[in-house]
Amino acid sequence: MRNVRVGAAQLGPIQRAESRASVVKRMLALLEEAARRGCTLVVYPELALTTFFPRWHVEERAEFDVWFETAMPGPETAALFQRAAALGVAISFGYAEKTPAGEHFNTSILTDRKGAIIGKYRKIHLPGHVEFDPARTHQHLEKRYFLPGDLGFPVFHAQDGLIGMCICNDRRWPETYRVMGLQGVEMVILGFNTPSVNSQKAAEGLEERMFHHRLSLQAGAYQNATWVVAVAKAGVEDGHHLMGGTLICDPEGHIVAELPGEDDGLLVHDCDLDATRFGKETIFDFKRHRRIEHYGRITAQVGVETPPQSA
Ligand code: ING
Repeated sequence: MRNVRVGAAQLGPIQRAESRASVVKRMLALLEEAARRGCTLVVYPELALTTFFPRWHVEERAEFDVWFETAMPGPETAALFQRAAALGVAISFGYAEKTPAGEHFNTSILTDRKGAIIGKYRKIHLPGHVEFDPARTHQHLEKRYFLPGDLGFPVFHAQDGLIGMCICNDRRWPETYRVMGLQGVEMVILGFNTPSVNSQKAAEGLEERMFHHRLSLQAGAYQNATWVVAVAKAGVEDGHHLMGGTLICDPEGHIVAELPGEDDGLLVHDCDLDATRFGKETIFDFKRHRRIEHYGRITAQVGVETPPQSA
């Protein structure tokens, strides 16, 4: 039994005018509750320090550097790292990263229980578009403001096991989980900011989005015999609704815990990393069952290439 008591720390809405300091206070309150409830790991959402700014278009991208962190810990987040270390709790959260070379990424970090950053991930599957799209009911400009991640899908030794990270849209892509599964991942932790309506398909609302959200997480967990912890930033940000759906899937693909509502809240669950063993040693024993000689298209092609018509 290698138990990890995880605290999935959902954040309610962050308005454009809200300061980082104010958000960090909310994160600290969730951290205190998690420590009181015996958590050793607390997972916060994607872009946890600011509003979901990729919904806004600016012509001059440098204007949006205000949403990015150039240091981590930074002036406002140092208190979070210090308190987590004092409490002996590891934390993971997402933020907009601007590197010294001036690159912009949608990033998440993972610390050990002493507050040291032991893992970093940069979002690879960026949804949305680069230019303002008048045909959409709302903009989703992640491809405008972020570069695709350049760190791959690493897995880290943490919490007496193997933990990997991904971010939001990544959860919809099977490659995300499989690349980590091939490194033995036992828990995938991720944050998300998901608009509750599809900007290109008005008929697709909250129910359908929740269905795809759960489907993606459960499939990823089951097909790689791993725990999956998904944490929302939820609620209405400056009139734009983000869905909830903070939940934990076990290595058999079952949703074993789910947080109702769209406010700040903590979902706590005991995750036994040894529960991943059966799936990894039987049905998803990759070494025994995978036939990579037939999988070439997966890395040889980007898009679809249909077979030639028979003469
Ligand atoms: N948000 C959304 C997500 O993947 C999206 C974008 C929603 C894409 C629904 C496709 C369908 O949850 C982010 N931030 O990736």
